[in-house]
Amino acid sequence: MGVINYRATAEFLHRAEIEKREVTRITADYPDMTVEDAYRVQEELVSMKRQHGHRIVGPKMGLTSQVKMKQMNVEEPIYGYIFDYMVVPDGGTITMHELIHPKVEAEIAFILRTEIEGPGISGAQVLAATEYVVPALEIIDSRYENFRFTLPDVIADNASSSRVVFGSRLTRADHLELDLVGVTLSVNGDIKDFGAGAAVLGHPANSVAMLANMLARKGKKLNEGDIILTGGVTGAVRLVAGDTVSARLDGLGEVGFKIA
Ligand code: OOG
Ligand code: MG
Repeated sequence: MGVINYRATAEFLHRAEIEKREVTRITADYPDMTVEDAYRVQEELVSMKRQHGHRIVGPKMGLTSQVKMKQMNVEEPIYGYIFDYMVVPDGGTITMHELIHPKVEAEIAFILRTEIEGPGISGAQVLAATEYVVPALEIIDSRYENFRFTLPDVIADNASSSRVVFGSRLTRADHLELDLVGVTLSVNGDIKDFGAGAAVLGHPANSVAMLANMLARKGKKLNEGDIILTGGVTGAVRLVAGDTVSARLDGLGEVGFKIA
């Protein structure tokens, strides 16, 4: 209720991540919290992580698929930030006790050759500024009880960011039709979900363009060398200890990890 304490709210979410503990939604205390308020909490959280010595690898987009947007009843996706401590090597292992209640989704990541500054950025401009695309598995781990949240809650919680595995093969984006790239997500050898690049705002480059345009409202831009997650092509699948996860992306290769 009342005036939002941005710093204390960020601290609350930061502690939940460090202590691997589910917490009550922050909108229970701040029912009137707006999307803008939520990004202010996220900014506090991001600066807290930086003060702890963590480095940003790149921003990520979330809720870019029609399925998720419908589920959350939103028209605009959200963004958050991936940090160096979240990156797990391809084929590596994550232990369950590092996390709360993780889920995994398959994504396409962009590596930028040049900076991109909005507003008015198009997918074509993004492709021109892209060095490589790589397959990725994002492990999301909402800090909220039962993975349930409203839009401001999830924005403040850095869009549920937790871990990410990038594939080791880099592919030039120039001659690929990323909207037509088929993607399968498998757990222990069984396909759990599948989709095509078009699930991400019609084309994953549109996701990066939208991100640049959203950041422009804050006077921010995408930087050369940023690695950007464009949002789940597949739905998110719950993980349990012992799972072996892999994604295959047509023309882009594979990416995988184990959870112990
Ligand atoms: C929010 C994060 C969504 C994506 O790719 O859509 C996301 C959530 O669903 O917990 O990363
Ligand atoms: Mg994601």
